[in-house]
Amino acid sequence: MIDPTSPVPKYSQLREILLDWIEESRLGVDDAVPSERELGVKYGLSRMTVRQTIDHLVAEGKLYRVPGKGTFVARPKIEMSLRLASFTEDMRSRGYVPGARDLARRIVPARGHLARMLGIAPGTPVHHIERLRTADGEPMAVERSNIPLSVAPGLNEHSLSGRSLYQLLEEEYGLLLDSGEQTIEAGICDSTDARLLGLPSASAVLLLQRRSFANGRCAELAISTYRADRYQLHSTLDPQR
Ligand code: 16G
Repeated sequence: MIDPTSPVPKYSQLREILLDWIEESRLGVDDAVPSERELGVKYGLSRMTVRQTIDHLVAEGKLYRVPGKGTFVARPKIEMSLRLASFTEDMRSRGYVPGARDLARRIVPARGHLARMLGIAPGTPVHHIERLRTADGEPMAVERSNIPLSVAPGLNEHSLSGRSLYQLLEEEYGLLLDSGEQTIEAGICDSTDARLLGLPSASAVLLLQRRSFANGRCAELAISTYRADRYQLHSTLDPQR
C-alpha cells in the first residue's frame, strides 16, 4: 500500500510495489502491467504519478510499451561478463544457443588508429570480420573483429558459420588468448546497426572496444555494438588498497 505520510515520494513507492511484483514473480516476463487507470484507483494515485513511475521503469528497461496494447514486463537483461570469454562460451554458459551471421569478411590494410591499436605498422594487412551475434536466434550484438594477417594467415579460407572465432584461432593456429583490455561506453546506434539488431533507429547501445592478446601480442581488436536493452554491466568490487 502507498503510505501518504511517508517522506518517500509516491511514485517511488509505486515503483517499489511494481518491482516487488516482478521480483516475486507475481508478474512474469511479457505479462501485462495493470493500466494506469487501474493502478491509480487501486493505490489512490493520480494518473500523472502512475505515468511517472511507468515512464521510469520503461526507460530503465524493466517494462516495455506496445502502442495500443499496454505495458508489459521486459526480460531481465543479460549481465555482461568482464572476462576474456568468447561470445559462444558466454552465451552457452547462460543456457542460450549462440549464433553468428556473417556480414562481411575482407582483408584490408590497417590505417592510423587500427594499426596503432594492433601494434602493427600502417599498411599491414588485417582480416576484417563483421558478424551479427545471436542468442536463441535473437540479434544481440554486431561484432567487428580485426586480426593481423600474420597472426592467422589463411583465416579467410575458414568458414565461421556455426563456429567460434576463438575456437578456430586455438584449433587452427594454436593461439590461446591470455589477456585483454576493454572499454565500454554508452552510445546511440547508427541506422545500419539499428537495422541489424532490429532496434528503432538511434536506440541506446553499449559500444565495446576490446583488445585481446596472445603471448604479449595483440591478436584481435574487436569493435562491437551491444544492445543496451538486453545487456547490463555487472562486476564484483574489491576494496581499494
Ligand atoms: C567476444 C569478444 C569478441 C570476439 C568474440 C569471439 C567483444 C566484447 N568480445 O564476443 O572480441 O570476437 O567473443 O566469439 O567484442 P566467438 O569465439 O564465439 O566467435
